[in-house]
Amino acid sequence: MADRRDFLKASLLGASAVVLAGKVDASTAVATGKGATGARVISTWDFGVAANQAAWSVLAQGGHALDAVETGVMVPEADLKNHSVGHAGYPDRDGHVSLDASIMDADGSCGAVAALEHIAHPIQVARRVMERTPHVLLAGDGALQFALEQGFKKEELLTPESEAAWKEWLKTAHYQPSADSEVRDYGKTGMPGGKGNHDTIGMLAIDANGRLAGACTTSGMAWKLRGRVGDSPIIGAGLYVDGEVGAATSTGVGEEVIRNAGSFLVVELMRHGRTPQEACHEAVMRIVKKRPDASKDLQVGFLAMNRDGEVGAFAIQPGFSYAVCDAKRQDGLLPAKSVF
Ligand code: SD4
Repeated sequence: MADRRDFLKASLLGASAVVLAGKVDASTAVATGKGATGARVISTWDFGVAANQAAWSVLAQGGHALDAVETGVMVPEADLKNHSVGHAGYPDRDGHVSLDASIMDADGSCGAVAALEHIAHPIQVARRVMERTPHVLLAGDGALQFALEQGFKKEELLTPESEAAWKEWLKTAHYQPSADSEVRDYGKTGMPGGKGNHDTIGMLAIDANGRLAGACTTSGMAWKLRGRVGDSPIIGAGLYVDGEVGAATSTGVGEEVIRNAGSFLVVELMRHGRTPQEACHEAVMRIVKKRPDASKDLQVGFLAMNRDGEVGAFAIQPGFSYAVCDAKRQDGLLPAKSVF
């Protein structure tokens, strides 16, 4: 966590436009910084900066938000130093890298894949599910079969580094399947969302024509049970977009997000008048209220944007960062406010 904070501090020192006397008011800074084109892209965690810049290459040309978010999240999916998304993601407890991803457009069109193995860019497969099937979600072997039929290449996604980390975990792992086992495991090695642990990329964009879209992709919780699916490919949990209202995405312990239909909740709260910041805050508090003791040891963060391009973020634990990119600046990185 210290490393993350140091990095964040360093990034923010360069971000003079959003740093006020050493303090950052994330919601105000972002809400007033809308760029000339009206386009903006935001995403979760530090690695969102590079992902946003790839998305911006689409938005800056007047491209569609849907193309921008797909392009953007492919950056961490391909990053072999990133062990929480795509290729090189940490495996499940049996050594299989299994990926979850979803994509959603302003009109409610959406597609997702869950527990997909051997395909380096699950977000592209999710988009194919959306555009080329009558379905929303394909899982496991069926998702792989579909991806191969669509021409995607079958690859070994477990890198030597991820394999070494898994074997290290195996030395001490006392796996006891129960609802809270992931939380306990994370408690021993650091908070979900912290350094060395699992972070999803959720990305939301509004393009120059005011169209919203979102994407979410992850390798899920490290050392999870085989077949475990998190919030990221579940529309309404890890991602939700309504072009008339706004969009939301989540990161952290997916089980808590699914229980509360988290991203749908954030969008509904915005529909009823909350700002993105208020909506993220209220959705986090819903989780904490339902499971106050468990919440002390787990991380969930929400990120949201309304149809005016205003941004909000809130998390249970400190340490959740989010990246913001628009015509004014393309490398913004901000700390989210949190309960603790
Ligand atoms: C999951 N939400 O699979 C993802 C993991 C994550 O920070 O975002 N961790 O539950």
